[in-house]
Amino acid sequence: MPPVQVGVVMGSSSDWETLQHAVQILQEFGIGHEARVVSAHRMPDDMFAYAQEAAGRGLKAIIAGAGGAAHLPGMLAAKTTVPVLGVPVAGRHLQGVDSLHSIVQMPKGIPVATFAIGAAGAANAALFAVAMLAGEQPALRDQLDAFRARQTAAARAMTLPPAA
Ligand code: RP5
Repeated sequence: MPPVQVGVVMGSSSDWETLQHAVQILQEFGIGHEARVVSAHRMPDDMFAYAQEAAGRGLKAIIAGAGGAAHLPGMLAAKTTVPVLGVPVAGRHLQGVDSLHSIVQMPKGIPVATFAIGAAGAANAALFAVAMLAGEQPALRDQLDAFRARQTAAARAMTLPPAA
């Protein structure tokens, strides 16, 4: 297993259905990563420790997903300068718009890069982390270019059914 460069954390195991889409991308690119539950509200001391130790442990990015009053990404960002990529998780109510607003509306001075609600946001957060790492790892840049090329080919190959 390569050294862990990206941490994927979430407020609850119920967020895994969404955040696993980030992990799938990191696996596909062969990036060392870890995934764990670090709840802002239920385990705040652990959350602070995770953020404070992140840089020293070699993390280059933290992907943080949470639902509801989603304080996790912002509070992690408050305690580390490792870039935090926030993923809003859709809960049973409000379709994740509450989480999106909680994550995106950071006060000036503590940035959180905020992605789309749900699986697309989780996958894109991981792709963004890949792009960040690719700046110093040329082989990753090649992998990312190849990923985009496959995606383009798949889109060009799309066909439409006859109109009903
Ligand atoms: C948040 O509360 C978590 O990120 C999760 O999205 C939401 C609900 O958590 P559970 O009640 O499913 O554990 O902290």
